[in-house]
Amino acid sequence: MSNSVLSSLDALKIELPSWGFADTGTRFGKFFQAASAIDTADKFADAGMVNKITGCCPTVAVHVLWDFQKGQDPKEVAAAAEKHGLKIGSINPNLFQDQLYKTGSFGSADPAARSAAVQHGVECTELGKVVESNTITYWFADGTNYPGQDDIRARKRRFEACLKSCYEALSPSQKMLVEYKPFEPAFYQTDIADWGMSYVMCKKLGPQAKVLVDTGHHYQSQNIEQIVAWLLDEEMLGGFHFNDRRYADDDLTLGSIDPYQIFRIFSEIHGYAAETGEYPEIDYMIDQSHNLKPKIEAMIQTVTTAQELWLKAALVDREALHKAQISGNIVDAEAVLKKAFNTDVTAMLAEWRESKGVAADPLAAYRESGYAEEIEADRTRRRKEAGITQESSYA
Ligand code: PSV
Ligand code: MN
Ligand code: MN
Repeated sequence: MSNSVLSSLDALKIELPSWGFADTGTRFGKFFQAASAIDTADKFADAGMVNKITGCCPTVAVHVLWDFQKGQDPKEVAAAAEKHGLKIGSINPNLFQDQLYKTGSFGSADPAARSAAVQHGVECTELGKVVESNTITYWFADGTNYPGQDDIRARKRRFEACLKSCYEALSPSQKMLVEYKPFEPAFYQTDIADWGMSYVMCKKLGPQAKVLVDTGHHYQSQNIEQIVAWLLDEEMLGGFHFNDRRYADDDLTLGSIDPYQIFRIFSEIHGYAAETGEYPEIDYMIDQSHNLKPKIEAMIQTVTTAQELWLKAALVDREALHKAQISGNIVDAEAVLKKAFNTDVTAMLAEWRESKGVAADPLAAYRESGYAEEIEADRTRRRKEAGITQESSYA
């Protein structure tokens, strides 16, 4: 095994979502966990633990409405993260919970909704400057539910104008990522429904806007690695939201349903690096919020699965693949991928982890640490003392 295979893991820094440590559920209700985070400080403590155990998650993504209190100095939030050895990663504006956004944010026909949304986007950008975060991640719930509800082209143009105002607020070191999603909550037409729509918007904005691929945001059987390959080739891939899905935006842990797909996506990234000599500048972020697995274990599982599949994809014999491809040998070409996918990388991962001073088996190390029991007792006590019912502690 070459050193470059192992050192390719250094390029995979994974960002943890603050919201992945809190109680979550489905639209039918939530199932609560005694150890779930009560507040942002808890979320950072848990994310810090995942980083300590895995050695590869130095940043945490924040949702502005859920992690920053009104009137609070954002520097306090950054300091709370630093206490656990973390930096604030991507800033996620919230353009979907205010009553004003009933018919959308940037796409709404209501000028008051649009101007509130732009103001929020600009505020998030300013907040990013204060906490030294370079990524603003936009996801829009915008769309319509019935044919004829609104003018689709007018909505597109409203989006262009609002995104432009937010783009103009970026400092030279900041970037804007535009996430797409085919449906939910809108069920007839979603304004930024696929990678092409996101691409068109970003291209018009300028070089600091890039596409964000959430692995759960595609129709069944869509070829995600092809989307990734195209975006890489156009230098338009800005980041990922990692999760897995069986049906729609299920937000399950990565690789739980189809690890081969994640492997194929990673293989495209390694292919790009092999060709250009460097890994692309991509934000690798987790966006999962399953409600039954213990939060921290689920996060460690996703992180270690990502590393495992990344390493397997780095093992693809690119020379052999190229040879098979140009000679039209389809069977051998596929076999090159399968061989790498089927390689047991446990020992390699252990070697990399040892070199970083972390345990060879992060999940086992976490279970032995006693952290789960500690937070369960602490949070149960704090909830009791403060009279907090979990129903009232959303996100
Ligand atoms: C929307 O489904 C999404 O994927 C966006 O990234 C949000 O920021 C996130 O989930 C959490 O609601
Ligand atoms: Mn997402
Ligand atoms: Mn989603």
